[in-house]
Amino acid sequence: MKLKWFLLPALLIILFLFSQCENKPSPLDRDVSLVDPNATTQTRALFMNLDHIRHNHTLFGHQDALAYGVHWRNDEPGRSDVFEVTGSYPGVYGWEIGDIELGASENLDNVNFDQMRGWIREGYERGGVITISWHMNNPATGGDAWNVEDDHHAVTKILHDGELHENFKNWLDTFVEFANSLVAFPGTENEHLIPVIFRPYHENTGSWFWWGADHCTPEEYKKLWRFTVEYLRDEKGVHNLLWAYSPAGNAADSEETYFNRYPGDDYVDIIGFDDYGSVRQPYQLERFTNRIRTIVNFAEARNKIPAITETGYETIPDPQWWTGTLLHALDHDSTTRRIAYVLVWRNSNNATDRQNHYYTPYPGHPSADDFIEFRNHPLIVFENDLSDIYTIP
Ligand code: BMA
Repeated sequence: MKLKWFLLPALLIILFLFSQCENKPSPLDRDVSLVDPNATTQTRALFMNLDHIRHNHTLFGHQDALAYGVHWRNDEPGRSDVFEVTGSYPGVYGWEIGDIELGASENLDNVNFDQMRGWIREGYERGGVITISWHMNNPATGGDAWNVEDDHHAVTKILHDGELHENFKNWLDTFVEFANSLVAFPGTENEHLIPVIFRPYHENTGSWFWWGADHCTPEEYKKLWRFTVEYLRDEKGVHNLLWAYSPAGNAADSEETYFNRYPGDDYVDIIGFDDYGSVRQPYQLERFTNRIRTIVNFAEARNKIPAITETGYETIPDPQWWTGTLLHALDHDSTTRRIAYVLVWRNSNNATDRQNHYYTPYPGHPSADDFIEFRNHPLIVFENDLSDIYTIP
C-alpha cells in the first residue's frame, strides 16, 4: 500500500514525539550531588532510590540482624529474630566494625569479620541496605571508644601529633580494606562493590565517646570528619560510601545544636539522629515527632536524606510499642512520613553477651503480634517489600 502524501507529516510528528519520550529524563535522573562525585553507580542509585521511596515509605532496619538473636548465635545460617517473627528480613542491616582497627578477627561484640562480610553480602544481594557504624577505640589511650575519663584530647592529638596521626591513618586503612572487600556477586558479570551508609563518630553531641562534645571543639570535630572523608575518598579511592551524620537525639531539638558540629553539606549525605530517650516510658512522643519533622526539614533543605539512624526501647516492655509509639510517630503527619529509614539496635544474645539488651521481639515475645502489625502497615518497608534500589531507573 502506498503511503498517502498527507500522512507523511503526521508520521514524522509521531516519530518525533516518540524520540522525545525516550530522551525524557526519568524523575530520578536528576543531578544529585553526593559527598563523593565518583561514587559507584550502585551507591548513587541507593541515594536516589531512598530519596524517592521515602515519599511513601519508611524502611525498617536492625543492627546485627543476621549474626545472632536473643536465643541463638552464629550457628544457623538464615536466622534472624526479625525474620522469625515477621517472615521478612529487615530492609536495612546495621553492622559495627569496632576493633577492626586493632587487626582483630572479631568486632567488639564478638562478631567475626569474615562472617560479617558474608552476611553483608547476603543481605545486599537480597536487596537490603547496608549501614556501618564504628565504635573506634580511643587512639590516644588505647582504651575503648567510651574511654573518656581524664580527657586525653584524642581528636586534637590524632589531627596534630605526627606519630598518632600516622597511627590513626593506619586505623582508617583497616576500614579501607574492609570496604574494598565487600563484593557482591563475585565472579559474575555483575560483580561490584556493595554500597554502604557509613556512620562514623556518631552521637558526637554527647560526651560518652572520645569524639564527643566535651572532648574536642566543634572545629576539631569537623576537621576530623572532613579529614576522614578526604582520606578515604581522595587518597584511598573508596567510592562505595554514603556518609551519615548522626548526633544524639537532643541535637535534633534545634538548628543551632544540630549544625554546631555538622561537617558541612559537602561532607554529608544522610542527615540522621540517634534517639532512645524520647521513645521509652515516660514517653515524650511529641518531642520525638518534632525531632523527626526537624530532621526531615533539615535534610530536604539541603537535598540530603533524613533518617533515624538508631532508636529502640530495650527489651520492648510495652507490648504495643511498635504501633503505639514508633509507628505513631513515623506516621504522624505528612512530614514525619518522609523519613527514609529507622534502625533499631541489636538483639544481644542472652547466654553469651549482655542480658536483656535487645530491641526487636523474638517469637513468643509479648510485643511480637504488634511487631507483625507494624510490619504490615503500608508505610513500613521490610526487605520483602523492596524492589530494586541499586539501579538508576
Ligand atoms: C552499644 C551496646 C554495646 C555494644 C556497642 C557496639 O550500644 O550495644 O553492648 O558493644 O553498642 O555495638
